[in-house]
Amino acid sequence: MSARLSAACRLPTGVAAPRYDRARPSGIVHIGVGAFHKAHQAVYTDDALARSDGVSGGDWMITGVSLRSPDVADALNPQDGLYTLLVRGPEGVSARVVGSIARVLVAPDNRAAVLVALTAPATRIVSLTITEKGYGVDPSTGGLDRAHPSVAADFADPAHPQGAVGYLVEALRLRRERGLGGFTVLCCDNLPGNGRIVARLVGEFAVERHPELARFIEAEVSFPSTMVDRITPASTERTFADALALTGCEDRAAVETEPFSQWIVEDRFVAGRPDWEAGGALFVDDVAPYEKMKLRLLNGSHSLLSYSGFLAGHAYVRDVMVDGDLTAIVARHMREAARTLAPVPGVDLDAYTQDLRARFANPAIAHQTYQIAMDGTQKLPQRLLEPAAEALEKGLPLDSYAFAVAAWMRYALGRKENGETYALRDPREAEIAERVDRDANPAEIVRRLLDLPGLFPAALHGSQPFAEAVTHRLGLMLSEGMRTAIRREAEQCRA
Ligand code: CS2
Repeated sequence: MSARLSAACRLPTGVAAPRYDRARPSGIVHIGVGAFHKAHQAVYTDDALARSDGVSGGDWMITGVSLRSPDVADALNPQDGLYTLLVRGPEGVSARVVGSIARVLVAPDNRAAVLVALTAPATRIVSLTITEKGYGVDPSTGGLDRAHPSVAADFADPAHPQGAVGYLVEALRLRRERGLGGFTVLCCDNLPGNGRIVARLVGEFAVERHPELARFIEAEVSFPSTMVDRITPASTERTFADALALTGCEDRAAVETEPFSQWIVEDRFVAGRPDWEAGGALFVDDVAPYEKMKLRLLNGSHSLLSYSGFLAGHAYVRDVMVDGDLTAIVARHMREAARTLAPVPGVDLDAYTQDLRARFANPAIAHQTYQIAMDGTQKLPQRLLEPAAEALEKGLPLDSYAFAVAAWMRYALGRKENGETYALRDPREAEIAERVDRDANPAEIVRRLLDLPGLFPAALHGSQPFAEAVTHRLGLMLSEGMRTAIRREAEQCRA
């Protein structure tokens, strides 16, 4: 039997591993240690630690926190926090062992330890990847959704937090009480103005606890926005098998990702930051243009192709990208979405979209359309609906957005064309199920989903041409099937 990956493992030459001193304190607490964090921020931090080894100010190991599942902690902790990063490109796969994560705490079993980490004097950054739905944003107001399960629980018992916002506020309350300074809150989820969103949620919660606490947070805490990008499918048994083959060590925490990686961050850190430039991060004053570009071009196309591709029988994004009809639709979507963007400093949008198509087509990455299709109500607004509303205002064509929204609505019915059902995996799935009767006519389905509170921007919600364009496409998807609807749409794109 092969040895489990750990600091004691002898790795073959060719597999890079941390050479820096890993016994230094954690300067970062990261909430949400999923595959994406392990393929992105933790790798930039690994590079920064390697560069600043022995240099003062280099105390930036990461203490991970899982708010729910013990799985990541169970896999990583027995490996001294080490894991293999597989980078899969069209030319092959490479392996590297990442060492920036010191350990992972599981919050439900260990709330006190999580609060100890968050209130440690050494903790200067608290970063987050908890997915769009983890924050508890009320889509109608942009403020806290008091009906969100963890927000409601944390309002009821703020000293025993369960959700990310509750933890941040309780930790900051304790820090203030103990005469410690604040920290930088770094949101790394795919939300537009992600720093501002979290600042608002934390501020709303804090002011209710104590106005003085809210003032402390305003003075002592910063919330830089970030644009994060690296396509990272969920790990599978194949990931673990390849990690074992390449390193000789069994690794139940291995992750796989693509060669491309991008991180653009607003440089507003109240208590310092790692030298993330070592991994190629770009620090800017305003991240908004980059965020919009990425959300609308990459994520918008991803959502469009996942709903339509999944229903057309494509399990992976790479399969969609060899389907000539869908690639024509994706190309048009990128062209149309690019028209809603202001110029992005230093970026040639044609080259960017060309690279995106190549990344999607990467034959070595098995990124499930079903994975991307989850949480539609949390993803649609920033990816497809806001650009659609802007396109409407500017008099630009709405066809591509109408196709994407119709595909989402078709997907939201939860039934494949062969009658097989699947789970929607969306926090609003009960509401959706209540509203849509699978046998209702397309116009009725469209109206009832357009009416979901807070989802569609007012202009789009009130646009008759948009509703008609969606209804026409949903009608075709239901009567003729997704394949035919895709073919017809592609003909239009080519015309
Ligand atoms: C994807 C993203 O699952 C999804 O919704 O669109 O996770 C995407 O792969 C990343 O944002 C790429 O950086």
